[in-house]
Amino acid sequence: MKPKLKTLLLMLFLLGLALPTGCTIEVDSDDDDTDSIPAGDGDTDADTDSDTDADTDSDSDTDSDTDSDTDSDTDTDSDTDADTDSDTDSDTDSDTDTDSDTDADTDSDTDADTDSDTDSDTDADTDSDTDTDTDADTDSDTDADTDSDTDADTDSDTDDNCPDDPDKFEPGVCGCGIPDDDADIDGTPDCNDACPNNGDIQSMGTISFSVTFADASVLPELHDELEQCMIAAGDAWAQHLVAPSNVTIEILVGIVDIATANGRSTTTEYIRTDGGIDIYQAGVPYEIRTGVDPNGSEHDAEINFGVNAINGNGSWTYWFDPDPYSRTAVMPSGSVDGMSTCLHELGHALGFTGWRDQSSGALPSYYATEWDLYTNIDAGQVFLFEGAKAVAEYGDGVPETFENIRHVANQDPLPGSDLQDDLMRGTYTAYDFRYYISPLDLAIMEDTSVPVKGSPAAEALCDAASSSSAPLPEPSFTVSRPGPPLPLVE
Ligand SMILES: [Ca+2]
Ligand SMILES: [Ca+2]
Ligand SMILES: [Ca+2]
Ligand SMILES: [Ca+2]
Repeated sequence: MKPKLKTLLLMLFLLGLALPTGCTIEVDSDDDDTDSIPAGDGDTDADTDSDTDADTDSDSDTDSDTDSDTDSDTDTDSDTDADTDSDTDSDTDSDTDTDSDTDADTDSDTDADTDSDTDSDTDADTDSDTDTDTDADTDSDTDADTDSDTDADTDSDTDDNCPDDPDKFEPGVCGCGIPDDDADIDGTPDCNDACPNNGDIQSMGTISFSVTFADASVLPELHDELEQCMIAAGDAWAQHLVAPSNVTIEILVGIVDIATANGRSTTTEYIRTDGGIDIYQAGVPYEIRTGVDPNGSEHDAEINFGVNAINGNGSWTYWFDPDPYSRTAVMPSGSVDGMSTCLHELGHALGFTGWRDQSSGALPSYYATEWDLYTNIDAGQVFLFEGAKAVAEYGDGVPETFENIRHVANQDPLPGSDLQDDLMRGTYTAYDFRYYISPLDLAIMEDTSVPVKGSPAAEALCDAASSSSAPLPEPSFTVSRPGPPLPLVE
């Protein structure tokens, strides 16, 4: 053996003493694997590969899954309706929370790492869903619940059978929108009690309406609709009026060449002299108030419709409600509600009428209606109706329509723009809109000596009818003194 070989053998021998045999060099220093590999893991891992195991396996598996699930479910139901009911709105928010935390841990760690990754997603879903909806009612309660969980909100408010009446859930006796109050506690709700402040009497004269057409040959195919409309309109007004005995208001309906429609009472009847001016009442309210038909079997009112406004040849056309009592049918888009017009024109026959000049406000001579009498012509550009009941109802003099003064309302900037939805407005008629008799309309009627149910004049009729077994006393205005004809008012 040569010396160099000897030396080499010696070095190998010494090296063999310094290290135990069978040992591997585990340099996996980066082991930041937070997985809980147990201590003393007997990892036999006969991993003979050179695996310096620079296993950068970050596998931090921090799986943050905070799952904050901010399901706020604010339920922005905007209706402000001051509904006092208890709002059962049970909102059975089941919150199934399908949190699909698949934990796509793509970590390629091929190591025989027994990483258990338990991922204890506690998902502290605090979804409180308080749903403070204080209800509702005019609302369709679409419950704009925007939360993305599968919130099975069954809140449909279907338990409210008067969805447009904040004070009622059921129609009751009087129907939605009308309270079932019984002021005189006689068992008949005010809505059905002709004398709501007199417990001894519940019914007075019946106010009926009949229709005759001025010319049977003009658009006869529309006569049924028009007649139904006029009679329903009369019945709607009559609900608010009291007559001492049964009366029938005969209406003559014309279909003529005018743009829209107009109406008036056929006669005027003297009722008193006020400040040297003879005051006349229109024949229709006179008959209702007195029970006396001033012209016998002759018609009491005239209502005219524009031929092109009802036959569809004009730029627009009336739509006649298939049920003008319920008035719930869907209106075709772009239509003008015929029932609103029937009500409006009868309003002119009842009290919204007079002789004052539309511009100057001057009376023609020595006579006036009560509408004229209470019209203040010193209000500048716009005249005001200043009957006491109307002022109390409106809070001020009621603006009459500029140069169309047998009406209320004006457009901005004139006063009365808040009255443009009133049945008796003199401003334009809105499409697709139903107008209804308003408390202001009835207050004006009362000021013009129309016996509005519950008013002192109407209750006086009730008291006279119930006070004794004597026959109903003669009305105070039995002498009919015909006055000048009223203008037709659109
Ligand atoms: Ca009653
Ligand atoms: Ca009564
Ligand atoms: Ca009559
Ligand atoms: Ca008559």
